[in-house]
Amino acid sequence: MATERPRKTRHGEIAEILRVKDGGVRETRDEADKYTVVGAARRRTFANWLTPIEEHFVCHRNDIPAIDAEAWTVSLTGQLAGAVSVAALKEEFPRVAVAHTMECAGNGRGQHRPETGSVQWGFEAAATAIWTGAPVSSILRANGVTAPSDGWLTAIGGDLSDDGDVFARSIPLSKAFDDCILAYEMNGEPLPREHGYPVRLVVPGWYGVNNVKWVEELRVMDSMVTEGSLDRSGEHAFWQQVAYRIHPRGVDPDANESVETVDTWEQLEGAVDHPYTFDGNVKSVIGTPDGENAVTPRDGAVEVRGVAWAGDDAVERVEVSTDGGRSWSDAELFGPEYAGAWRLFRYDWRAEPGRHALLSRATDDRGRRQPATISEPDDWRDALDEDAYPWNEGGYAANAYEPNGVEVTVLDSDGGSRTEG
Ligand SMILES: Nc1nc2c(c(=O)[nH]1)N[C@H]1C(S)=C(S)[C@@H](COP(=O)(O)O)O[C@H]1N2
Ligand SMILES: [Mo]
Repeated sequence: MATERPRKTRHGEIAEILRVKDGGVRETRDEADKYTVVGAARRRTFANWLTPIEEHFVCHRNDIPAIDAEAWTVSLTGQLAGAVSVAALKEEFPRVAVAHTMECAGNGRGQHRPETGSVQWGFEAAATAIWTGAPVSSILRANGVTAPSDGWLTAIGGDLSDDGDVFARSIPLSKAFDDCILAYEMNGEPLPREHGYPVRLVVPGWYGVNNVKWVEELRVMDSMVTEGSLDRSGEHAFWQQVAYRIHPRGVDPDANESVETVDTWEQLEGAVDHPYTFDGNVKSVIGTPDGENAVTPRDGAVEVRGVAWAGDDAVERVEVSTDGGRSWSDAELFGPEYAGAWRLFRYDWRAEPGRHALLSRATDDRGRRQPATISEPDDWRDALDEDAYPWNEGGYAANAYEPNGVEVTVLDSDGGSRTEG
């Protein structure tokens, strides 16, 4: 099965990340208990726009490379020439900041039935940070590629794999020129090791996997990375052409040099045979009430608050249901509005004492709404007509709303769970 490869030796590293992050994240294991990563520990992370570093999930396959930042350079290859040091990145290029909602393409994988392999994420692998660094467009212009063409930029991580694969991911030059950066700071702090120190690619609004950490090479070619297209040994295209492709059970996707659209949803609707996980699908999560604590209405109301995002697209609308999906009301969008980052939403719920099932569902500005559920394995693309997300073997890019709902107990103003009549 072509998904994410399990590793056996992460436990020491994870313990260290949990120590550094001090309780804001928790371990999530894969079904075979071999692969461990960390995700947001609490639903309340999704009640805020900015995710503190301590609460930002972490996901990667190999060990974090040992790095001497002074000696680290990013080599520029293919249609580019030369190299850029970390010092040069900071001194010779404009310093910019971007907001980016990063979601692991495997977020929601744990909601697939039957189970898929690999890390069983619920909704905890999504976060928003402010990333500071140099615009990729400036680096490209200074080194031989002066305008976006139909070409592709491939970023390669300096992490070493047990399996001989190279962590290489490609994005179209149009996106690279538009808003991508090589980041050296996260939320105003030096980039933490686990998030890609000393330098990572940030691709605003695109699934986590595109945001290559520990970048050691940027390569411009006419095509995305395919087997044999890099000047190095090892397997080149596993992460681009095999893993992180959305496909039904038992399928080995064909490699492509290029695709018609990088909009993940458009690919799913039929534009590409086995879609790549590029820009994020529309999705939302309620942050409060968090379901862990009973709530007491104030003046009869409880604020339902959460976040909604839509990759390269904008969130147009968020609806909230407090009766398990029987009826829906519009929430209000508020707070920062940056391309590639989520929006906050809020809804004043006239809450009656008792137990209630809360759901949220978002619609993007192209009219695409989160589906209710994840389909049966055999439905594949037909699922989209039935308000379901296609079950897929890697468990990628799932954005169904029902599995992300929260059960809430409302108390009366005396702290009991019955109305006073
Ligand atoms: N070099 C490298 N970059 C990587 C990965 C990796 O395994 N190696 N994992 C990717 C995946 S799958 C995700 S979801 C994001 C997670 O970024 P974070 O750990 O900073 O949250 O990093 C991406 N970048
Ligand atoms: Mo991921």
